[in-house]
Amino acid sequence: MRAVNYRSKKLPPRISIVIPARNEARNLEIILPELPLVHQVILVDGDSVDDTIDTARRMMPGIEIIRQTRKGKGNALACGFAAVTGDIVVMFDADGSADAAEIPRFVDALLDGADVAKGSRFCPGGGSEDITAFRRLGNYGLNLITNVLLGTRYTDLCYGYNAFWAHALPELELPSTALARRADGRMHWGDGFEIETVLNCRFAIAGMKIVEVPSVERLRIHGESNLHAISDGFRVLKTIWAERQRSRRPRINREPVVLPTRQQVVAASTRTQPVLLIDVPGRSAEESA
Ligand SMILES: Nc1nc2c(ncn2[C@@H]2O[C@H](COP(=O)(O)OP(=O)(O)OP(=O)(O)O)[C@@H](O)[C@H]2O)c(=O)[nH]1
Ligand SMILES: [Mg+2]
Repeated sequence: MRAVNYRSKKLPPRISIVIPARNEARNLEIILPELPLVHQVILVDGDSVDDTIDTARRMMPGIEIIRQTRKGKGNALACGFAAVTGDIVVMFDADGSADAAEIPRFVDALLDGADVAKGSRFCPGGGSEDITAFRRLGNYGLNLITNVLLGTRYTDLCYGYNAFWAHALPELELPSTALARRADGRMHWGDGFEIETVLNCRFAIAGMKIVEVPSVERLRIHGESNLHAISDGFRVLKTIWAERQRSRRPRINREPVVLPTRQQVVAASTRTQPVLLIDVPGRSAEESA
């Protein structure tokens, strides 16, 4: 439950911007000065071998810098979320793809009553200067599967520009930042690029009111993407299936989650029908739009 109605009390919510960054020094020089003045900016470094940390400090002396505990963007975000002291969490990539001028749009959606303001490149007003036709198709398929399996109405499941109320964090039950790295080098589930999917599935499964906010994804300014379209796409597919299974288990037995085999996922995905815009029980169509 939200503790304070910020609109009616005319209280400004405290905003915490969480920035996962791995070798983004040159981009941080450009994006940090563009950020609005907020309660807290947290940069989560992923063992960068460039000047990411020094550049962040130079460009924004008040920035909070933390080092992630394992590998992957998901673990970086979980570490950043754990350091949040504000009321609203804004997830913000460091590669220059997120437009800081859109932050008020996300905050307004939350102040207007949403639990989650979900950025979308594919709803009216959204767009992408970056996405390839192949990735767009993959996104479409993964989005469709999620909407069918979870009864959501997402248009952009895998987009990383989102905001939500910080009080929702415990509900998300993200992998503990204190877990040790796996001995075989594999990532814990939720630590990788599937994090956006994990979050979006859990927002929906928890019955939160999700409002999509049109967002235009810009081109990464410098450097190369850390994402691998095929392997990370498959990991997202596994995640959708695992989240659905997880949502059916009693809460007390939810962890640890066992990832499905490739065969199970493929079998499940071939059973899906064309879009079924069904609602999460108990939520109206507008709420799940
Ligand atoms: N701390 C940390 N940050 C990461 C890691 N992997 C990616 N990031 C950051 O997460 C953000 C998004 O990563 P990108 O490589 O741009 O991937 P993406 O935006 O999902 O995919 P593209 O569409 O290809 O740009 C960037 O700010 C990266 O620096 C990681 O392992 N640790
Ligand atoms: Mg990017």
